[in-house]
Amino acid sequence: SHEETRRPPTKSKTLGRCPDTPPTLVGPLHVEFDSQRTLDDVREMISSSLREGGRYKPPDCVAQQKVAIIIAFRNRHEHLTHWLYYLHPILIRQQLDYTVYVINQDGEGVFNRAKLMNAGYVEAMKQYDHDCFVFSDIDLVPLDDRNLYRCFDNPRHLAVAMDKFNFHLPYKTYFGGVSSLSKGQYLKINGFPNTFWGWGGEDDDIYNRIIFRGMSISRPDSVTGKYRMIKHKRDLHNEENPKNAGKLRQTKQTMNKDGLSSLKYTVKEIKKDILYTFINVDIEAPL
Ligand code: BGN
Repeated sequence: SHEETRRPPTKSKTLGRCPDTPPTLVGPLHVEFDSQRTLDDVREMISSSLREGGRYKPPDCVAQQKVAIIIAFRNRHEHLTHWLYYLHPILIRQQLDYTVYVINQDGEGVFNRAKLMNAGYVEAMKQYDHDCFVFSDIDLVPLDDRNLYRCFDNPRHLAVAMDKFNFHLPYKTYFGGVSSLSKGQYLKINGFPNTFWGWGGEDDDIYNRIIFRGMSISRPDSVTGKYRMIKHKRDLHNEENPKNAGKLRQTKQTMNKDGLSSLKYTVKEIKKDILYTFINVDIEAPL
């Protein structure tokens, strides 16, 4: 009888904070891009854990951050299937309160990864009170679930050991592929540049912004930070832009006027799939 009074008879309704290190991580992962995999397979496998819009909240603890995963997208449906197949289970094991946003560039104009990420930030904030943003390429899958998709004391570069760069950084200041910034860190750099059309340099500009605002780069070690890239041909309308190299020398002068403060786009459609929120945006791309 003494034993029975010590603990309430029913489970308490107030949940504790999720631990800093999630207990259910497994470490290294086996990743293989099977071309037979379909989006319906992925839906069948994980939709019962998710809420509409590609949203998840751990059932047994309160997540420390509200994470928006932002993906810049156009015409890569096969990659999206693989990304969702691998990432949802990882993010669930990481006990994150997260939502996946696929930001599609409408039309066939020149692609602009960083401007799409900016639009993703603004649209995600309209949906939920996010305080952390993970910006990811659609073709990158982590090879270790200890690589946490959350925010840190400094902006974080997650994709530090990609297979295509022989599991090394291609250069010390590389900030491409997958990165995370808290809302405060993102606002401090005025978001990302809107003016890097085509391939190359926008990630280097973001790196410059972070350094010019007195922050440094946080990174996982090169074992935890391994990634596999889905092999693909060069996209149409995303040619390497030689103008971008010159723009990089101007970051300090341009960052306050080119970014969140100058962002202009229109939302053409918002579709909530069970696996992701799809937002089609017109970013006024040159043809
Ligand atoms: C760099 C690109 C990055 C890209 C990496 C890895 C530029 C700027 C002009 C020099 N930078 O060369 O954007 O992520 O390669 O592919 O093109």
